[in-house]
Amino acid sequence: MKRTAIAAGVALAAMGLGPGAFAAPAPIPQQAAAPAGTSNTAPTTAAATPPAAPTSPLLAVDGAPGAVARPGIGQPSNGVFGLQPQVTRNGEFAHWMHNSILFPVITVISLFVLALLIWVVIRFRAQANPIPSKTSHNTTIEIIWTLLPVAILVLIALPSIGLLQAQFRPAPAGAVTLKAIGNQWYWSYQYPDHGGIEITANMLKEKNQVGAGERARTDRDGPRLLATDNRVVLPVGVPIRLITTANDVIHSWAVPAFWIKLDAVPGRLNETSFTIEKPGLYFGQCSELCGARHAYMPIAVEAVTPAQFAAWIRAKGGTMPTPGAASDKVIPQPGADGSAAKAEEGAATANATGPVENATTAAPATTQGASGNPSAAGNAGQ
Ligand SMILES: [Cu+2]
Repeated sequence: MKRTAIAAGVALAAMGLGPGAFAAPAPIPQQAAAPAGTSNTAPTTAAATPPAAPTSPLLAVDGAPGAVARPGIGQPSNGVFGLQPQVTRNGEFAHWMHNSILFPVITVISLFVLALLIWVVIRFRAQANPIPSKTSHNTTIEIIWTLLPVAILVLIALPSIGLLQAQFRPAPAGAVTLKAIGNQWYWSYQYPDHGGIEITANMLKEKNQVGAGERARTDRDGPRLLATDNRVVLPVGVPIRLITTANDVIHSWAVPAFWIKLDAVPGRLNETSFTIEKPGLYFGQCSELCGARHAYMPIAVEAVTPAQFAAWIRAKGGTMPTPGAASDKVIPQPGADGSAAKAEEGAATANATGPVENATTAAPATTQGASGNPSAAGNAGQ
């Protein structure tokens, strides 16, 4: 009788899990949106966009269109339980899988096991059972408690493997390539398909931490420890090919709202792709312990319309690629000596786009790189 009760409980739990947890035909990950080709040749938009934010404090520094950070979007919020709202297909699918499969399964199994334990402790305590049962095994229930977990794991594995595969699907032709390079302790970025423009992003310090004439963080820039002086600007609705590497130690480029966390390893290029679905400002952080200021190399991505992206690229001295052309350029592999690869790239971009490029890229690399250095006394207390 007791055995039957346990068996029935196991079976009931299985039925409870079944339909609710696994049957939902969720949004399928992947299938990036159609590559945007229309905006790539829009000289008029280049002229139209700059007036949008001439007074913006952001424009003065990095020329980004100047999206304002919004609470709850692309950043953590106080007292909130769960994942950030996702703005990529993979992220939406993963969010659904977490909320509809993993969390219910974990909850039901935990409560079921807890209930069994309580029942066993009370029902079979020594006081109530002066003569213990000599039952050693029960074939039926042993088959159930072996097969049921296997079935649960297989049902979890199916969508999980699909998501894993989607996360590493190569970007389609026409993708925008963003190369993120980890440094101790800041990020630098290159756009190899857009004239090789390069930006460097350092964390913005608080008002009481900056020296005279240095820019401090404002609420427009984003939350403390997440705002950067230069933002990565990416187009919405266009597949992005993200390539990560590093100049010194292993870093990790992670933006929770994109469902992206990709290690940046010296001497190696890691690649993934994603498509941002909503314009906005999204924050992330280095997610690999990389040294003393690991916590102070944030990531800020401003997702804008393709037209604004084209205008930003031109404002930076870059060029838009030919519409429809595949962005499959061979990117130099940074070796143990990162500077050699960098020099090579510099020469390549100079040939391709002329000397104007170098003027825009050289300045931030030197000045901002130095400000991110731990030797700056003002940073020591952070
Ligand atoms: Cu790092």
